[in-house]
Amino acid sequence: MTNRYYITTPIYYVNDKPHLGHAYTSVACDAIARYMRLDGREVKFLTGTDEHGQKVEKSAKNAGIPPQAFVDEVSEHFREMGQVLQLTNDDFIRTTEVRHRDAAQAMWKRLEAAGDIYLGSYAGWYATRDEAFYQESELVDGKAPTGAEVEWVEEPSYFFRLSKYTQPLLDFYAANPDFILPESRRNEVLSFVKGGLKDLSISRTTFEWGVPVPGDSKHIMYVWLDALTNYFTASDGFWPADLHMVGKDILRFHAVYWPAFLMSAKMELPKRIFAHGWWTIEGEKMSKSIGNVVAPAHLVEKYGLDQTRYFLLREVPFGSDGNFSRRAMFDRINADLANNIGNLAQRTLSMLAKNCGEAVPMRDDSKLLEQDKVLMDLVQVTDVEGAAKARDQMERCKFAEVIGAVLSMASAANEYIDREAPWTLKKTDPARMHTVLYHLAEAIRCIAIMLQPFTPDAASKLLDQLAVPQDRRMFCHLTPEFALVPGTALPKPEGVFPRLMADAA
Ligand code: ME8
Repeated sequence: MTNRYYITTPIYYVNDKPHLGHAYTSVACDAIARYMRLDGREVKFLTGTDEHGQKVEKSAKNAGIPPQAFVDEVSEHFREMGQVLQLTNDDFIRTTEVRHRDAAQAMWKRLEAAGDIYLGSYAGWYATRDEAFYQESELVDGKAPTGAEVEWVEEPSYFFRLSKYTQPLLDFYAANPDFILPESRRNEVLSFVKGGLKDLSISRTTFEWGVPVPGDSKHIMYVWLDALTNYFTASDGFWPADLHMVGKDILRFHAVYWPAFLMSAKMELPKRIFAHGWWTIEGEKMSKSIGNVVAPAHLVEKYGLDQTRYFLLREVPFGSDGNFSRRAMFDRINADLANNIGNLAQRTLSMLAKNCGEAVPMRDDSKLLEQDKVLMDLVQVTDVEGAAKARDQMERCKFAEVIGAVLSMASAANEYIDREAPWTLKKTDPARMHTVLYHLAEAIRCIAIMLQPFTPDAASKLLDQLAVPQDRRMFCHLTPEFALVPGTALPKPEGVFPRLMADAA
């Protein structure tokens, strides 16, 4: 394992405002980025906006604004989404930046130097919505397989010798079975490539909004060649990427075209592409015409930031499609966050405040019971190497499993509090009450450390309430060596994860 970790979101088209789907991908990447930092890794987390191409040019025209002014404005909405979701991206790339134009042209020259670019002419179907070329045989009822409208395009065009990379790609997939996840998606890519790849048109001459082809400025670089290069433009010494996170809609561009470009350019390939599933809203496709587009800021305002992040990552196994419904959100927040973690914290912290002099209680180590040890074994770790218990699962984006394990720790702590009944011990055996509350506080410390990637606000509030110093909140601090110190003064408790009332659904 190298100590560096480079993760990227897709760069989003600036034809429209951010919605739940964009928030989803970004929050997933943010959780991984935070996790890797807590695991002591040096992380680069990149996001940004894809600002060239016909689709964006058209949107600017429809808005009656010059393209540059238009992309400046819409890109800002994506930056704002990052603030609303408290994304911890280290960089935000815009493809209209000079650093990117230069990098895209340099990439073109590399492909050219490899002898992989030739001039020809393209005659075929193009879907502006997807910014993709389609074969006649792929069309369904005269439309792209994605449902996008297609138009007939005939123009001079440079081509990339994609066909040459059919076998090298198949060899690469075979040698790197985890390159494309999840497996079902990998199989789709494999059968597509096995069908044989055709050379790819990589320039257009019928519009202007893009990066000019070096040495032939009548041609504009195909927006996907331009866009994919962003991951390298902003890599800052972190190349190759450890993970490109994408939605399943754009897997082919990332798992076929991008690796072929990189092979041609004689550059290292990314380690992994993960294609996640698709969200519908209350059972319907999200669309402007239906009027059901969910704005991330709206969710955060209504349900809370942690709650929104939590729902997105926990509700469906990552990779599968999901359906957003207010009912599901409501139930999930109450069941997992309010009733489980919130309840555990509330019961424990209020007893600490009332019965332990607002300090971490004393524990009597000479009288530890089996159940105390069982709880500690569950939440603490004994060796630092194993501190990030879910490192492999996180690298494979198994969020629901990772979160599920933390929740079952909270359930175990709730069972412990019920069984030990410290409120009864208060009268019968105050010393034992202190020992029990100590173990509960320590369990919450560990649980809060592990929750940080997913519900960062609430996790840091919990750690504040247990007076855990800022520099002792990483996974390596889950060992007994860093356990709470009896006698440490605690601030006043405040609730985390309040129950949602029925009318909030
Ligand atoms: O494709 N469910 O940009 P884009 C889940 N610029 N995820 C969704 C979603 C939904 N309903 N809707 C959107 C582009 N997404 C290109 C990418 S990368 C070099 C260039 C997410 O604005 C998902 O991650 O259309 C999807 O892949 C991405 O937004 C598409 O964003």
